[in-house]
Amino acid sequence: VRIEGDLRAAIRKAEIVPYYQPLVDLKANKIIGFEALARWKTASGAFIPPSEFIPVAEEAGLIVELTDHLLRRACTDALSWPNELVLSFNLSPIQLSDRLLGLRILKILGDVGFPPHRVELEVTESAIIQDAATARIVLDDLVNAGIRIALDDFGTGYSSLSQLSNYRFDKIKIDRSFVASFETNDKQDKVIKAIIALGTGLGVTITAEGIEEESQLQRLQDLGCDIGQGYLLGRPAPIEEIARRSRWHQ
Ligand code: G
Ligand code: G
Ligand code: MN
Ligand code: NA
Repeated sequence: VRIEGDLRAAIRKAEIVPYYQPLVDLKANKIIGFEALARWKTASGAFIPPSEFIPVAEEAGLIVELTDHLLRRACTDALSWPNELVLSFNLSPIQLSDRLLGLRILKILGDVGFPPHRVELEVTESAIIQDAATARIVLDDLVNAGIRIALDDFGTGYSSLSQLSNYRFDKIKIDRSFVASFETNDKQDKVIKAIIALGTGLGVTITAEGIEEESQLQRLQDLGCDIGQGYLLGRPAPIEEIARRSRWHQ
């Protein structure tokens, strides 16, 4: 396919960069960090979304190279953030079956000088199901180094609850499909309430994704949700823009 050759060149030319979306503490009303979201801006100015190029990178064997490039860039950007802010970074499901993942990630953090305790890695359930034994080894390597692990897109897979009892996640991210429909669907409201209770019981921080409306934010705050993310709180933006918005000195 055409996109594959282009992708290889795009990584080399650093046309694929992380954008950053704020993660907001809903109790203290303040930004606690940012999730890095890959964006590919081609030379012609067009944007190719990650839902298109990440699967190609996986199939073409370019995901390791792409992840290394993005993580290095994100950690370098995050060096200029205030010290307490965390960097949240997505891993592709197939990467958790690579035993060397932990070493590679820690090498990048070491090279850049970004502390592991300020890094959070987002993984999905499907990542863990593929090769559970290797996933455990990799996650243990990362956790032992001080990195935190978030279970992403929670509620959309088929074995979320078994994953929760098998691993100790630091954070659960409720998939945005729940937030999108919970005001018009009374059952959805109860589901979110139950997930928040589950998080409290397990001692796991709960993040709600896809908050677009004031009323959704209000309801999630009433339910005691810890962290929020979504267009209402801030769209993903390039590093220069978040620095400007946040008035950091670069
Ligand atoms: O930013 P957007 O909502 O379009 O992201 C779409 C999907 O791409 C999400 O599932 C997100 O987790 C994934 N994604 C975004 N950036 C990265 C990245 O750097 N690495 C991986 N593996 N997935 C990413
Ligand atoms: O799978 P993951 O949760 O990593 O993907 C996050 C995706 O959600 C990114 O593509 C990001 O651009 C998108 N996103 C972030 N906030 C919102 C929002 O408020 N509404 C919608 N529809 N998408 C969002
Ligand atoms: Mn994510
Ligand atoms: Na998600």
